[in-house]
Amino acid sequence: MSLKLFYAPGACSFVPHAMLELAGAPFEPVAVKLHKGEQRAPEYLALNPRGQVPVLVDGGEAITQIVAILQHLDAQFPQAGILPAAGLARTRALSTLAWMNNTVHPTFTHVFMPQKFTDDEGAQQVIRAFAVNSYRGLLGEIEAMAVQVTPWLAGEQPTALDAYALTLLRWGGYAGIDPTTLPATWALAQRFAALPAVARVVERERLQLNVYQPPTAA
Ligand SMILES: N[C@@H](CCC(=O)N[C@@H](CS)C(=O)NCC(=O)O)C(=O)O
Repeated sequence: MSLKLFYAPGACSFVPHAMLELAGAPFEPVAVKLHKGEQRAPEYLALNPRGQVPVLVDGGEAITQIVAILQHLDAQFPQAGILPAAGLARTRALSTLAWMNNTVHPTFTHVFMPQKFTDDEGAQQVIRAFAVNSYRGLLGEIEAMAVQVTPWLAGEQPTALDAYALTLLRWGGYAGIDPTTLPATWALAQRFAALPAVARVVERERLQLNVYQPPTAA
């Protein structure tokens, strides 16, 4: 078995990246510089024609989409608790994971890359402003979950949900949302980042957890 993860620092690929380290899996991390457009290089498009991270290469097979990658890793490393093992706990975790991936994450894409949705620059500003508000509301939903944690989002063990929550909260800083105004999620993200396996990923990706910049007085 040989595993390779194509990731970009600070991107959603943090989720499988953290899970691979938590699982103690032998893997090769390969950084893709999105700001330099490396995801659109022909060699990368041969791996993922959609030009996105993450990609997990297992042997000769390239696997895309966070939900599928996590399911693949969970099957290979069941002891790691990437998701709860079974029953309603697993179903509920999958439900939250799907929502993070198909709703919260794309809402941030509207904030960060409004040019993906229109080439009209005025309309991009409108999309961005609208999406920032929506994103604030969605982070509020994660905060409501984090308030009830016991101690992790899916229960006793850290899972992919905590890694996604950290990523989404961190991105909020780029949307002008101060993470400390969401204290339960902020505490969860700090606790998760402090796990030794996750700290290795934070260091490899050179992540600053709080990227929020308060507005300067005009
Ligand atoms: N639905 C995809 C989303 C992947 C995605 O949005 N990746 C972003 C980084 S967070 C990306 O590679 N963006 C580069 C681009 O679109 O040019 C998944 O679950 O893997």
